Amino acid sequence: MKLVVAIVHSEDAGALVDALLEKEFRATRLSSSGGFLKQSNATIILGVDDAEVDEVVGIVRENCTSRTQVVNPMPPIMEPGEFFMPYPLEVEVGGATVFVLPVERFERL
Ligand code: 2BA
Repeated sequence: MKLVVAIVHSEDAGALVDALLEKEFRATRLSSSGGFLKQSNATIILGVDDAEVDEVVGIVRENCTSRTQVVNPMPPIMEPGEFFMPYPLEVEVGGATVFVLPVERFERL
């Protein structure tokens, strides 16, 4: 068995969970936020048989799209008289960041 952990855009999470449930995969949606952008995203976790991992990753791929987000960099600590011009940066936030971990033990009690 494997634990699939998928970090996705909040806007994609609802459709992704619906698509997983449609194929009878059990999933848990957690609210999370990115360390870099500090914006909310969603983390979907699901325990699946080894043979189902590729299907699950395929469903994630179909339901998650990458987006470009604009970030305003933090101004540096400045000395009096120094000047900082903040240029917005464009960051590509991927469709999904997926980890597949081995599961040592799984029980539903
Ligand atoms: P964030 O940490 O908010 O990162 C958002 C996007 O910012 C990233 O998209 C990447 O394009 C860029 N980025 C992140 N760290 C950067 C850095 N140190 N320098 C320059 N650009 C940087 P993704 O790579 O698609 O990641 C989307 C979200 O997935 C991340 O949100 C984070 O929540 C999670 N994530 C990505 N890689 C991870 C990892 N190795 N471990 C844990 N979580 C990860």
